[in-house]
Amino acid sequence: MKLTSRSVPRTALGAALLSVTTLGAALLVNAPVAQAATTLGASAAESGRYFGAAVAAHKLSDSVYTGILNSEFTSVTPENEMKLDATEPTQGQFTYTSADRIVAHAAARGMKVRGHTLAWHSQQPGWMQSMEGAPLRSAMLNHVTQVATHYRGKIDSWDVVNEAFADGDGGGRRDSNLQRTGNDWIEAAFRAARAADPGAKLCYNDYNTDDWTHAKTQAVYRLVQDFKTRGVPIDCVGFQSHFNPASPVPSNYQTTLENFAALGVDVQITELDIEGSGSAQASNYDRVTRACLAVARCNGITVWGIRDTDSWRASGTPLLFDGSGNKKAAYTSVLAALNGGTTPPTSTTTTTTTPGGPAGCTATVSLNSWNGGFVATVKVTAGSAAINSWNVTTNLPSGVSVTGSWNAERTGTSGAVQWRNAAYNGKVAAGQSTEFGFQGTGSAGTLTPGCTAG
Ligand code: 9MR
Repeated sequence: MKLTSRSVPRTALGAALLSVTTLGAALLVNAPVAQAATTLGASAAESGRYFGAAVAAHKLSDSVYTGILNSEFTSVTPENEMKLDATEPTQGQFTYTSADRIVAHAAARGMKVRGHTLAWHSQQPGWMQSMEGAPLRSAMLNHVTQVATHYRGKIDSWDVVNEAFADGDGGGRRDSNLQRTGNDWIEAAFRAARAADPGAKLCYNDYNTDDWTHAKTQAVYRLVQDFKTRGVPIDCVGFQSHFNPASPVPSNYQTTLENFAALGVDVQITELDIEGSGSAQASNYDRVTRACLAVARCNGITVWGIRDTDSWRASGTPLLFDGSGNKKAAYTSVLAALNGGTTPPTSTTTTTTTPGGPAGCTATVSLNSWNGGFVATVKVTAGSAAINSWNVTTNLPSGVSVTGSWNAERTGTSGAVQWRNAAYNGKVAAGQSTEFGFQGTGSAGTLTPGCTAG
């Protein structure tokens, strides 16, 4: 008799009569088929990462907000509650009520906490703003020690120092009262934090450090390199990753994460938000998520708020949920990327070339598939001459349906689906490429896209 899971009575599984081989086969058939996870936190967890959100204590009584937080996220960062002005409003008098609420909320649900932040030029209490020199240095160190001690054992990662480097071409330190206490103020803060909470990962956190070629990125890199060389305690670098049309996701973002990780620190995306909407925004979120997944030491992503209306840049609608708490296309693309990145992908790359004529193009597709779904990334490459527009056809097998797409205009959701360039990516220089993507349900099998160019 052929042995299948159905034909093996449950009691028979325990019977000594079954040989080890047969038992093994029966268990294999009985094993549940791996499913793609359905929340950000669960799918990030499949590769050992967290997926977090910045949280405001006063919003924890908003049931829509808290519902999303509790179901989707596995880490929190107090958005303002742990900053210097919040925790030490009067010198020597510490107030933790709001921050403690967030920490308790997280602890009750097994969420990690990113502490933000112990030393920063901004959001200093008035008494600190007017200090300089040695008194300020010792007040800063006392603050680091007191706050890190209060939260000892409860913090996964601390942003020990935030935004200490200047923007612009120089690659130097930002001028501030803390900087004027001496160039070693950053390492002094890290040493104090380590002494106060030896179990927390200690991070340096900044913005505009995403492009590997920028002087600011290089300056932070040299700081971390120097700390590692000299044994100054540092465990991680936070990339805030606030993106918008004026400050887009750089093409070398993954390179930046890789290069920092190679110094022997974790890298974390700490304040992610990307202004925009629809497929363009979804595509950018997809890229950032994939960049993190591609770097083993990128161990978590935090978005800077939950709904668009919770954002410090609400008008730019930069988050994963709309003001009513609905999942946006950006959410779907992040979840798909997380699932694609964590399920052993079935990758198929096929190429078809449209011959003849300088206006030709090539389309190749990479598939990340899991049981019941897939994400396809299609690369359109211009031939020996620049092209002004492109059309791609994907013949989808029966049972496959497109559920979302980005960076292309779509006609149809099943069968022969047509893709035309979006307004912004039709022009491709000779030999250069652009990408669009889509996700779908069903098994995509082997796709052989056709490409024509104009
Ligand atoms: O999101 C925070 C906003 O509510 C505050 O008003 C603002 C004040 O500086 O800080 C925002 O958070 C910042 C974070 O602490 C550090 N990186 C930049 C963030 C956006 O400004």
